[in-house]
Amino acid sequence: MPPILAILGGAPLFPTPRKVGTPFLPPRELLHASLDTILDARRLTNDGPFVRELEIQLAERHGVDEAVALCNGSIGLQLLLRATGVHGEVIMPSFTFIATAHAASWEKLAVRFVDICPETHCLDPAAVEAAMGPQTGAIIGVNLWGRVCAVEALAELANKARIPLLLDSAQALGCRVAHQADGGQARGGALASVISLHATKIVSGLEGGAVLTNNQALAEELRRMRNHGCGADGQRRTLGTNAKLNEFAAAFALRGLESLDALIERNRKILQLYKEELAGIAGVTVYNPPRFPSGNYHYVVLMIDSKHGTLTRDELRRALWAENIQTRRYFHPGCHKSEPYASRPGAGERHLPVSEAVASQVLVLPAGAGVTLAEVEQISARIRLALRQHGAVRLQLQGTDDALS
Ligand code: T4K
Repeated sequence: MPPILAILGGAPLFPTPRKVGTPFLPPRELLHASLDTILDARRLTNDGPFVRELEIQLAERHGVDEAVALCNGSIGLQLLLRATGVHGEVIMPSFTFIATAHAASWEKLAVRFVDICPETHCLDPAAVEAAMGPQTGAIIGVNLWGRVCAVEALAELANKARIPLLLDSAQALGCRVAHQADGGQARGGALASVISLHATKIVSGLEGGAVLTNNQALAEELRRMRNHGCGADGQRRTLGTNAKLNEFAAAFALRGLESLDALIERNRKILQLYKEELAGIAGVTVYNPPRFPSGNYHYVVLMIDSKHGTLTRDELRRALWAENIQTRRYFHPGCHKSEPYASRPGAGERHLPVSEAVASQVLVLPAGAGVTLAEVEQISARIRLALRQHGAVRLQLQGTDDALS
């Protein structure tokens, strides 16, 4: 006898939630030792030794000359747009976390959402090219799901138009991305990328982020901007704010980085296991674009195509939440359909068919620090069971509200 699904009255699979985005905690003894070092030195912030070491490690890990540590990824995008003097319209995908769009809007730039490729979920270079014009001030590619977007094709478009290619790499810590050489003339790379060190990322500083670049002048400007406009000599040279990362956050991230390779390897195993366990179900695929050889595999993304007749993505999601499997439907319904963008003039006419289709199908599964391999098997079995019993599940859900976040 198969177990009874929780949505049909059985006991939930897990007594406590299994989540997307469960933070990875570095070994406590290492954290405690770092905290002691910070407390003993009484150097808590303002370009302290842990921040400097983090910048060195991040630059080395990502193969760039400069990493500028910041208090979070969103502020990283904002400062980068400001430091590069971008004007006019910024082209970006709609299928991204809302922070990508907000960063540009906060800097009073116009946002132009364009469509994505169905296989990669990242910007479609052809759609970018079609949207470009004299008003275009920059392209922001998003390295989604810990994979890398079509950086070379986007860089070619940006080079031709003499505008910067910037990358939102918030989810792609650990992925090597091509960056332009200093001076900006070399082709085939981004001017800069922004990683996030938020608690939900593969490695975190609780909060935090960094801009990665080979452009030294840009890095220096960002370092001034993050510290009230002050240069290393204490002179105020530019408009600035306080976007600094504190020493404890930097130490937390540094201790986490020591485990990054092991975490990526574990993520790869989790993805592989989900793929095996969920193979051969009509209308269900695990996102795994073949084009990218590397990634951090931090997000496991299930695509549910309800045309195949079992459950819709949202029905399956409700059945799984009842089991304490807290899946997420990132980034439903897409930025262009979310406020404040949805009600902007002209938004009604904007239709991004691939983004909308993908946003209606994505279900992000618990992965990373949130699950063991044995739990991946259990979750997969519950997904299969819910899909097999789709008739009863649908009947049960009829007339009830979807109150999930
Ligand atoms: N660009 C992109 C493409 C991004 O994905 C992000 C951030 C950014 C830019 C901006 O970078 P930051 O400014 O954040 O550095 C979460 C994160 O807050 C956000 O950082 C992340 N993307 C986004 C994809 O996910 P929410 O609204 O989903 O967060 P929340 O609180 O619902 O948590 C997500 C899951 O993680 C839940 O299942 C609970 C779990 N969780 C979360 C936290 C904070 C924990 O178990 N423990 C925790 O401490 O945005």
